[in-house]
Amino acid sequence: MEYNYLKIAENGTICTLTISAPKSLNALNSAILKEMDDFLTKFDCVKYRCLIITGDGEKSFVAGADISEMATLKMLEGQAFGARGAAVFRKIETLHVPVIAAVNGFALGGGCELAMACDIRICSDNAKFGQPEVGLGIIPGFSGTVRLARLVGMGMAKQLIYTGRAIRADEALRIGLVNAVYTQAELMDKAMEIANQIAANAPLAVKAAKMCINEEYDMSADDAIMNESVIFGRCFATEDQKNGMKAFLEKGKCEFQGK
Ligand code: CO8
Repeated sequence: MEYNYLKIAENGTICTLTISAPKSLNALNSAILKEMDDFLTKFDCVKYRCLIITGDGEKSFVAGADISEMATLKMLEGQAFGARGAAVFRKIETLHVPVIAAVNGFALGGGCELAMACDIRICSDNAKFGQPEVGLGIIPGFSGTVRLARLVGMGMAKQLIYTGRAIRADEALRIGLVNAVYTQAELMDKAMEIANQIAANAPLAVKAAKMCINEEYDMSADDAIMNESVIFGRCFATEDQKNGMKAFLEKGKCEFQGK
């Protein structure tokens, strides 16, 4: 599939996906969602050890779902549009490699929801986050009501969603919506630095850790602890575990093969 709205860059085992619809501040329309779905479905989680997602330009990460496309939707069409976006974001959340959102400006509505589907969020100091949907007569429809409360707590999520108020990078950092704030000039280098730290570790172990954290969130403590024990055990069936521990004991460094 040819991509009109996605720019893909490869840097060793790190892949960077840039969403590019500059005229609408990278707002997500159906065509972009379709391209993202295709990209994620074909994404090579063996070749790449980390994915970075950002927005084109210096003003916006993603300014939401495309309001011009949503304006005339009827009930079932709205439901289908929401479900399509939510499915794409779930693919990000469950991708077998970590995904870093490098939020370089507006992350509003669907943009904030996209960032929240990623494993790690960092942003530039001009970033603005918010869920302004109720001001448009809708609710967050790309899983914002699900993920915001999980990330920042129910009280803060409710206030942000009911008021639609946008918050700046420093407040997003304070409430735990992002992990760190950098200047625009530093942002992508920092994202790459984190990605490289991840990529240097055993890929199967990183994947297993991601799956554990995701799956165990909704389990009872007993089930979650059991699940972790099983996945922990499986790590001992990998060459990476053998080589990683051998390298440590020999005071060397392991080049993990993902086997
Ligand atoms: N959709 C469509 N076009 C947009 C969007 C958007 N979300 N955001 C910006 N644009 C367009 C503007 O219309 C404008 O186009 P034009 O030049 O043709 O007039 C262009 O981008 C530049 O925008 P502005 O001139 O407004 O730039 P400013 O710097 O003045 O303002 C803002 C930037 C603050 C980001 C402003 O554009 C804005 O408020 N945008 C809308 C933000 C928003 O409300 N986002 C949430 C949308 S709803 C949503 O995401 C729901 C997700 C779940 C969907 C579920 C489906 C059922």
